[in-house]
Amino acid sequence: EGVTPQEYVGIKIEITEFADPSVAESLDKSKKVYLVAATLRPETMYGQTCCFVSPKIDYGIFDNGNEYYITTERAYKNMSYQKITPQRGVYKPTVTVSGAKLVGSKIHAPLSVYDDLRVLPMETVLATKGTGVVTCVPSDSPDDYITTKDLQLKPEYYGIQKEWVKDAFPIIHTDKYGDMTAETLCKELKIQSPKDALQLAKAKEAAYKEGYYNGVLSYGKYKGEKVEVAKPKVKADMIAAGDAFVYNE
Ligand code: A2H
Repeated sequence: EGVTPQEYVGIKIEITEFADPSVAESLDKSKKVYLVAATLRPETMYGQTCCFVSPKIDYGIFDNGNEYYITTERAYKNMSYQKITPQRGVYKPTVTVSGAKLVGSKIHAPLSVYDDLRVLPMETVLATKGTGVVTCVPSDSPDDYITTKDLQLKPEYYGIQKEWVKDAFPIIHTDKYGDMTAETLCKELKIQSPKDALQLAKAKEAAYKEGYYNGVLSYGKYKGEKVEVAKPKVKADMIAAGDAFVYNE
């Protein structure tokens, strides 16, 4: 972990149907259940195509008052000291579930152009960063793009159905990389696999800089506005709608 604090936006992605219904057995059925994804790019939420969890990570389902949050215990503990949860320092999960059991669950992701999304596996998700939940935006995130490609190539290996993997949807234009920044960069840098960590780090850096300073939104309420300008607006809108909150670590 670095020494400088990182500000994430926690995106609330509702689970509308668990792939394994036994996970929900001991939950209060009147409360909604949200995966909380940590992102640095709230302005890209229109382009969400799935939500990634690591099949190897254990997640907690935490009673957050009127709703449940799914995150790592580590992240929920941090949240409990940031006035995000009902009680400071209280972070015992109602249920613990492995990411593998969540894969295939149906979800609703706020702002996404798609309304019938799924939870899918991503092996490179770190347990030590954010919430351990990553929302997938394959148009603008090289990691998300190359993991999506891998899932489409080997659905049986991952124990998923091919139709669960949606194509990238263009949301941001840059003159340098076009409408699908992540795809352009993965091709330019010859990235073949989610494990090409070195090349992916380069692609991420380039995508982030170009998108932030020279990107223009091509979709949604702030279509035509620069990313730099629209980003805080989309973030504020999502927070006001109760679809997101600020989370620091
Ligand atoms: B970003 P930083 Cl469109 N393990 O959100 C691996 N990656 C994680 C993670 C974890 N536990 N938690 C969050 N992340 C991802 C959107 C996005 C992101 C776009 C483009 C770039 C990008 C959609 N996915 O990140 O190490 C999340 O993906 C490029 C770095 O704290 C989060 O923002 O800098 C970002 O990495 C946080 O990474």
